[in-house]
Amino acid sequence: MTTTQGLLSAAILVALAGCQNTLPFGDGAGSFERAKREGSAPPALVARFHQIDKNGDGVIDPTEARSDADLMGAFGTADRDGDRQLSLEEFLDSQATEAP
Ligand SMILES: [Ca+2]
Ligand SMILES: [Ca+2]
Repeated sequence: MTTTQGLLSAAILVALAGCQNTLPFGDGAGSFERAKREGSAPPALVARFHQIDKNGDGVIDPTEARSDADLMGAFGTADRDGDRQLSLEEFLDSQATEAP
């Protein structure tokens, strides 16, 4: 019986190890964020972002946001990390939640 139990324990350990390798722990959200930035972002929104980002540094600061009344109003909530700048990701998120 002890041999069977030992084999069972080993099988469980192998199964657990397999799960740890195959489960996308913590990577799921990251992949989603990457896809949103690089692939599935609506081209019109990306174009609008670059239009508002006048100095082309890849972020929208409050001065640039002032050219867009809607964005200026949503700036506080859109700026999720609170650095007073909107990255493309933050901009896309704010537009996504704002859309009807
Ligand atoms: Ca800028
Ligand atoms: Ca920010």
